[in-house]
Amino acid sequence: MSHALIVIDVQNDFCPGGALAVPDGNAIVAGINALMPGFDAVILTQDWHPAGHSSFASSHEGKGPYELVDMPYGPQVLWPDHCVQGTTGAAFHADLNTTRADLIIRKGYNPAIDSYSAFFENDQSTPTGLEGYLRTRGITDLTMVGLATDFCVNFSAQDAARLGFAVTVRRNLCRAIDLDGSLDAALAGMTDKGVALA
Ligand code: VGL
Ligand code: ZN
Repeated sequence: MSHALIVIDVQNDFCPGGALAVPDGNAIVAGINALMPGFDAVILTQDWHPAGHSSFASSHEGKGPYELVDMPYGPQVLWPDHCVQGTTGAAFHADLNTTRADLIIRKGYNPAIDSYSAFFENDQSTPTGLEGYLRTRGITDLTMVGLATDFCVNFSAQDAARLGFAVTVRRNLCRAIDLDGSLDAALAGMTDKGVALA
């Protein structure tokens, strides 16, 4: 058994003051750092969009943030511009321990497809490569923490469970956006897929 800690999107834009701030997003950083020494591997994910990304409301005439649009791959929530490649907003929170990371994996770089999950883009079929990395390192168990519980943590955890990893989400080290009941739906969905909520 080999166990990885996956730290999802602990970036400035998801923390108070950021473009897509998750309430209390910064409150989990110290606890995440404290957890790192106990794992065989530490992996950080980074939401990493090109300017003008198709998930930005500003790219859709007449649409505003948090509205839904139909994309070729299904419904997509539109977001404020966030985590644009190379900007301060896309950088990790300054207090996050990035030194301990074995791998930093970026996602959302495809202009036409969003990527909540660390494993697959929102078409649910284009891989990021993370599965292969984990399998070739013999990692079987994953603990997930980070932002946001109901979007990127949720999609990553459900994909990982579907791929056969043993997945635990540490709820106290995650924070949610909670859009129209999305947190309750995410918790139910994760439980249904066999994700342990600790
Ligand atoms: C996220 C919305 C848009 C997340 C990323 O990290 O949960 N949410 N992009
Ligand atoms: Zn994003």
